[in-house]
Amino acid sequence: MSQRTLVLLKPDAVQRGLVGEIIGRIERKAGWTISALELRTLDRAVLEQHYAEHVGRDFYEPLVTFMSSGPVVSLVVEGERVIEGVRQLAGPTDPIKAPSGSIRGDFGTITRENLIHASDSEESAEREIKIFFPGLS
Ligand code: FUP
Repeated sequence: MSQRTLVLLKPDAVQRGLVGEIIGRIERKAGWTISALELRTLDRAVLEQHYAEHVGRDFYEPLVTFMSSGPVVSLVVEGERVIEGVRQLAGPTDPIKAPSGSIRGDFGTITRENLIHASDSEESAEREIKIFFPGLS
C-alpha cells in the first residue's frame, strides 16, 4: 500500500549535522522516494497548526521555542507503508526508551529534542503535508 508521510528533521538534527545520516536511512529503504524537501525556520503560526493537539499541555511552550530555534528540514516521503515505516525508523518519543538502531535511540537523550517528526496516520499525513507543502497535490 503506497502512502505518503510528512517528516521533519528538527533543529537539533540540523544543528548537529545529522541531516545526511537521517535522510540516508530513509533513502536506503527499498522503493521509498522523497517527493518534496525544504530547509526553513518555522514560525509560531505554522507550529500552532502542526502541534494543534498539544496546545495547552505543559510541554507545549518549550516545544514551540525549541522547534523555532533554528532551521528544520521538512520532507514528504512516498512509498510502501511509509507512515508506519518512518515511525519505526524514528523510534518512540522518549529517546532513552527508543531502541538502539532507531534514530531517536541512536542520537537522542531528551524527549523534546528527539530529532525527527513523522506523521502517525494517513489522516495526519494529509493534514500536515497541507501545512508544510500547500502547493503539493
Ligand atoms: P511523536 O508522535 O513521537 O512525535 O510524539 P508526540 O506527538 O506525542 O509529541 C510531539 C512532540 O512533543 C515530541 F516529539 C516532543 C514533544 N513532547 C515533549 O516535549 N514532552 C512530552 O512529554 C511529550 C512530547
